[in-house]
This record gives sequence, C-alpha cells and structure tokens, in this order.
Amino acid sequence: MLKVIATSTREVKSLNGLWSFALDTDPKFTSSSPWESTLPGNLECPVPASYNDIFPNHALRNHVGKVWYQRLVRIPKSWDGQRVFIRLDSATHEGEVYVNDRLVVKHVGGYTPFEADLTSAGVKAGEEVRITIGVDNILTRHSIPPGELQKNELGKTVQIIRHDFFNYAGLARSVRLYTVPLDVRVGDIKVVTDVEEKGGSGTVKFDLKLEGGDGTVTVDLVDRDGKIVTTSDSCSGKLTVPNPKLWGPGQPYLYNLSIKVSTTGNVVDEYSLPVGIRSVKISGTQFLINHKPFYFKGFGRHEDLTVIGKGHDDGWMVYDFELMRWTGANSFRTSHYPYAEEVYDYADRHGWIVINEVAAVGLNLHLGGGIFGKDERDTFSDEYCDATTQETHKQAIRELIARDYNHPSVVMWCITNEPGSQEKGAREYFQPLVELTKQLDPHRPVTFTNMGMALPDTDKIADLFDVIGINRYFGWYSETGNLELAEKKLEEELKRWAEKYKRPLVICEYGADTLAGLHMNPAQPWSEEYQCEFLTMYHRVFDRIEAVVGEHVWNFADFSTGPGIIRVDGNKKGVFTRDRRPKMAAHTLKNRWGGLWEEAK
Ligand code: GCB
Repeated sequence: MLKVIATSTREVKSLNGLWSFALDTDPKFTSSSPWESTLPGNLECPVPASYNDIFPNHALRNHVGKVWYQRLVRIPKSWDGQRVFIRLDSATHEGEVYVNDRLVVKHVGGYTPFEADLTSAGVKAGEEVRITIGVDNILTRHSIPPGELQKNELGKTVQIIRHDFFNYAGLARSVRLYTVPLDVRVGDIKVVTDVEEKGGSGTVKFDLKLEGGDGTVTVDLVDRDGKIVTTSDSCSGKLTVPNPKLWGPGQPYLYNLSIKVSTTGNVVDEYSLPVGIRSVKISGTQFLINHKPFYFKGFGRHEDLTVIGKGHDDGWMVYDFELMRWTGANSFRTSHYPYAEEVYDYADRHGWIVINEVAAVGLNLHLGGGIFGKDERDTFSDEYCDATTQETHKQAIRELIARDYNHPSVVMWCITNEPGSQEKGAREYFQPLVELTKQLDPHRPVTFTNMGMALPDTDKIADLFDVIGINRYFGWYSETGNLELAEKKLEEELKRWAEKYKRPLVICEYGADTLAGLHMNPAQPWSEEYQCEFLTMYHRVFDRIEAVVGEHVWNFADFSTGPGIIRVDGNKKGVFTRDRRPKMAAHTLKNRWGGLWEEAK
C-alpha cells in the first residue's frame, strides 16, 4: 500500500482536528443511522487521539461498542479531474466510513490503514460532504488481538481482554483526503535491496504496479545530492549501485526511487520512495545487517500517552526517539501492534532498527492464571482461537507487510507475542502463518516472542522461526526479590534455548515494575534500585550466552493498563515514567549501551 504523499501530480488535505463525537448509546440518538443526520449532543473529539481519556467520564472511558465521529468537508474545487481518496491511518478496532448517507468502506483491524475511492462513490470537486465515521472497539475471539464479551451481574456488557495494555480506541492516527490521477497512475511499489558481501555494490530490486491503464515509466534512483545514480524504463527490474552508501544502524543514508509515469509523452503521475540500501541475514546464531553482526539494544514500547492514549503526536514521537538515543539504544519492537507510519518513516530517516509486530497478543488462555482469571479451554480450539481467528490473523499479517514492506528500518516481522505455544494446536495454528509471512516477504527473518510457560522442550513452534524472541521475568513474577536464584534460572534456561535451537535469541522483554521515587537499600522489588540491579543481573547473563543477540527492556515507559490488583495506575516497568522522566535505570542502560550517539552523515 503506497504511503500518502504530495507530488507534482498528487495532493493531500489533512482532516485532523476536532470532529463532532457521540457514543452509539447516547440516548439523544433519534435515528439508527447516525450518518443520515448530525450527531446528537455537542461533544467534540480530537483526531488523532484515542477518545477514552479525553473526557473525565466512566461511560466514555469504558465504553464497549461503537462511537461516531462526524464533520463537514469541502472537497477542494481545484481537485476537479483528479481521483479523490479518503485514507484513515487506523480506526481501532473496526471502522466504517460514510459520505453523506453512503457507506464507502468498512475495515476490520485496529492498527493498519484503509481507504475509499470517493470519486468512484460519486463525490465531486467543490462539493461539501458530511463524513461520518463509526469506530467499534469490540474484540472477540475472532479479532486480532482476540478478546471476549461478557455480561456482568448488572446485565452490562464488559470487554474481556487478555493483553496488558488499555484497550484504547477511536481515530488515533491521521485521517486525510488525497488525490491521484484519474486514470493511469502508480498503484504500488515494492523494493528489496541487497549488498554485496564486500560492500562493493548494492542492488535495488523494484516491482511497480500501474493502475487505471497503461503507460511508460521512468524509474530513477537518485542520491541525496539529487544526482541520478541509475535508471530504468521498465516496471520491474534490478538496479545495481556501485559503491553504494549503505543504510544501517545509526547510518540513515536514503536514496530516492523517483518514478514518473507518462502517456502519449506527458508525465501523468509522479511518486517518490525513500530507499535504504541494506541487507539483513541470519548466519548461525548471528543477526547480520550489511554482513556485520548486529546486537539489538533497546526497548519494547507502547503507543501510550496521557490524555491522547494511543494518539500519534509528532512532538512526543521525536522526544521518545531522542530519549532512546540518549540511552544508546539502537532498536525497538513495536509491541504489541503496528505503530503509526510516521514512526517507521522517522526510523528510516534516523537509522533505527525495528522489529515490527502484528497485533496478535493474548492468544493464550492460560497466561498468568491469576491475572486474567483461570480458563479450562484450550487456546487453539473451536472454543477460542479457531480457523476464523487464524484467517483474521493472516489478514493482519498481509496488511502489515503491505504497509511496511519498503522500510529499511524494519528488519524482522514478529507475528505474535506470547502465544500459548506449549499448547496442543499451536503448531497447526502458527505454521501456516509463518509460511504466509515468508511467502509475502522472503527477505526478512520472522520471529515471535515466547513466554515462560513454553520451555525449550515444551514449546511447539520455536523451530518454525528464524530468530527466537524470549520474554522472561525471573526475579519479578517468580523468584521475586531473589536475584541470585533468578540469575541461575535465567542462565540455565537461556542455555537450553541456545543449545537446542542454534539460532539467534533476542530477549524481547525483561523488566521489573518500579515506582519512580521509591528508593530502598538494600534494594527491594518496586524500588528504583531493584530495577537497576535486576537489569544488571540480566545483562551479566546475556553476556555469557553467545546466541543472545539482543536485549529489549520491558518497557521504555510506564503505560496504561486495564484495572487490576497487580497494576497501580498502569504498568510501571518503564525505564521512563509515563511523562518520560528517567528512572535510575535509564542511567544503568546509558552506561551499558554507551549513551548518546550521533548519526553518520
Ligand atoms: C509480558 C507481555 C507484556 C506485559 C509484560 C508485563 O510478557 O508481553 O505485554 O506488559 O509481560 O509487564 O507483565
């Protein structure tokens, strides 16, 4: 799916800002078709933002079901003769878009974009239209992530989720109108790069799809100084770049693939795609970027902010990247869902390494029995994650890869977090998903994150993956307060993974809840000192195991969760507080990872 950009043949109009807003349960609704009239009440909600924390009101925060956004939009008169689309970067978890009283698109899946062709729907340049967007936050056992609805003793519907972050919903990312040429245009581009082992030359394989007719194409690879390095006049091919400037960690050199489509000698469409020339390969237990062993240093994160929840905000995004850079981190995982596209664009432009995760979290009925409640069912069965869930999961993988295929920063797909991979049915469920991922992208390694109930001998899926992600909490959920015993157990287990699977292990989560400002000597759980000692112990173990090629601390910052007796105002495993103040552990990491780095020019 092409990113929305403005070029000489394409225009963009943001629809971000305040929209009229109503819950579908609003008693003032007079019609069962909210899109046919103006919304009741006078609430306004910002876009992009999750709506839950905008209003200090239980009914809104904990609403289960649909909400409605609405606004009037004038289609620019100057767009006459062009094809107009509406693009929603996400609607969490299901969206439906109406133009006046006409449904133009419905989409399932809360973290990937979707769009509708408004021109085909009869919308004309210069016209004013009423756009109404319904967003549903319900998670069922057939959604990704899965969840369930239950009736409580008051007869109210409550949402059961099996993941440890608040179920923020709404329009948390941009909504835009954009134009493309009415007829012949660039429909999609896929780029794969490779680097010769000695770095002498690089290749850019491209595959361009035209839509709306036929045309001739010019494809130029342009360097940072605007010089054309190599060129082609076909829709697919392989460009060779002698002595390329490589893209790599902290080394964000980007070329531009500049595409022009012509009919009868006139340029009718232009599109341009940043391209980082780099290679990613696995060799034994090493993770190689540009043929050099890479060690992941960084964080599992969340899109999570006060007030706007999972709303994208450029200011906070840059600040988070700068804080990570200050610690010396080089990478992060988009736990537990695809992030806003701006995050990957930034990572491309600044040399960050990204493990990109599908929103498949909570496929595990038995995780932390006490936390989510005991369950007798099998996770991968007709009673929970069944063939329909698997289909939704496949679609989530397809949409993630379609969106993010061209980002040099993305080095690996993570197709699930902490599934019940020791359970029967897990292999039958995941094998087709790994195969699909590899078929859609044969060039990137595929990983998952394993949880502590599925051990080297009982996990049924780890061998399907190129890299094994491991989340461990010895010293926190078990051996609480006993780091000596935790160290022994951690080391023993990681050695078993290394011996049995002989492939790279990335520790994708390790961390301890820590109350900022709580100091204790000797260190005790919840104190800042304990978090430091905990992380330091893990690092000692990692350094003793060659197959460990990465450490992502859980979590970059404290984040919001649902209510529960083991969460006080959310999950406190952040190395930064929710408002991004450093805990002592940030300095521990800075010392280990080397602190602030400068991008190579
Ligand atoms: C995990 C999950 C993560 C939780 C974390 C915790 O294993 O992957 O979503 O937030 O543990 O803090 O318990």
